[in-house]
Amino acid sequence: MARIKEGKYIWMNGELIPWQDAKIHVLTHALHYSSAVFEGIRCYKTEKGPMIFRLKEHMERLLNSAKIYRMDVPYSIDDLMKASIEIIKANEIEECYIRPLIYRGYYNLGVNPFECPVEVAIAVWEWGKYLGAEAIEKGVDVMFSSWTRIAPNTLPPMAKAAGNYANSQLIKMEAAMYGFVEGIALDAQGFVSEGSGENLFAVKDGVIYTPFLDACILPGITRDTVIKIAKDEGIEVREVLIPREFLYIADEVFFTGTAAEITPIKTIDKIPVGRGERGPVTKRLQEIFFGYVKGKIPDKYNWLTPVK
Ligand code: PPE
Repeated sequence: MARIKEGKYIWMNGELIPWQDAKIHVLTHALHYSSAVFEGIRCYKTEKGPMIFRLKEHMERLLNSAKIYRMDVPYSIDDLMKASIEIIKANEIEECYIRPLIYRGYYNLGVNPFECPVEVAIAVWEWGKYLGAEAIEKGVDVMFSSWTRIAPNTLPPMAKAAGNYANSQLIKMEAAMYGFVEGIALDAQGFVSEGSGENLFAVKDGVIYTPFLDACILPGITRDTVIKIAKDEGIEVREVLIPREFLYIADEVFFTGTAAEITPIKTIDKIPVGRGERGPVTKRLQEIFFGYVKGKIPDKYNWLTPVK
C-alpha cells in the first residue's frame, strides 16, 4: 500500500488545522486503551459535483458507537455532516475517503477514561480501490482466518470501535503473510462472520445470503445498500447463520464495505467460488451500486449529500 496522500487541512474539534500540525500527545488515552470510535465514508465525483454517500447513516452509527462507549460528544449528526462538507471543501478534493474519529484525549492514564476529554477529528484523503486495482472486476483470493471474530459481550461488534480492529489486524496480517488479499473470520460458534474490514454475501441458486447480526458483524451501510438494491431487483435476501462450507459451494461470494465497495471473491482457501470469477449477480449489483454512488441512477433513497 502506498503512503497516505497528504491533504491541506484536518478538522479537529471545530477548527481546520494544517495537515502536518494535526497531532496528539503520546499519552493520549485512546493510544493506550483503544478508547476511540470511527467511521469510513466515501465522497464520489459525480456530474453534479462531489457527493457523499449515506453521510447521515454513517454519522448516526458514529454517534451510536460513541454512546455504547459512554462518550459525551459535543456535536450533533448535523454538525458532523456540516464539518465533513467543510473539510472536503477546504481540501479542494472531489473524490475522497472521509475518516471521522472520536477519541479520549490527553489528561491522565489508567483504564477509567471518564476524565479524559472527548475529542473529534475528521480527515479526508484520496483512497483508491481497497483490495487492489483489479479486484472489483477480477475478484480476490481469500482464506478463512485462524482468528475468531470478536464474540458477543466482549467487544460489542455493533460499535465501530478502534479496539475491534486489533482483531481485524490479526486477520488481515495472517491473510497477507499467507499470500491472500483478505481473511474471512468465523464467529465464536464457527459460523461465517465477516472480513477484517468488509461484510460478506453469498449467492446460491438465485438467492442471496448474508450473516445476520448474531454472527457478530458490523452492521455495514454498504451491506444495507446491497440488501435494498437486491430486493428492488426482485432477488430474495436471507439474513441467516452461514456455515463455513456453504461458501465453498456457493455460486458467488462477495465482500461489501465503504472502502471495498462490492468486491467479488474468486477463491476461498484456494477452492474456486463458482467458476472462480465474478458472477452475474455480483456484476449486476455492482452496476446498480456504482450507478447510485456516481449519481447516474435517480437518488430515490436520498443517499447522496452534495458538497457544493
Ligand atoms: N465490517 C467491518 C469489520 C468493517 O470494518 C467494515 C467497514 C464493514 C464491515 C463494512 O461497513 P460499511 O463501510 O458500513 O459498509 N470498514 C471500513 C474501514 C476499512 C479500513 O481499512 O479502515 C471501511 O470500509 O471504510
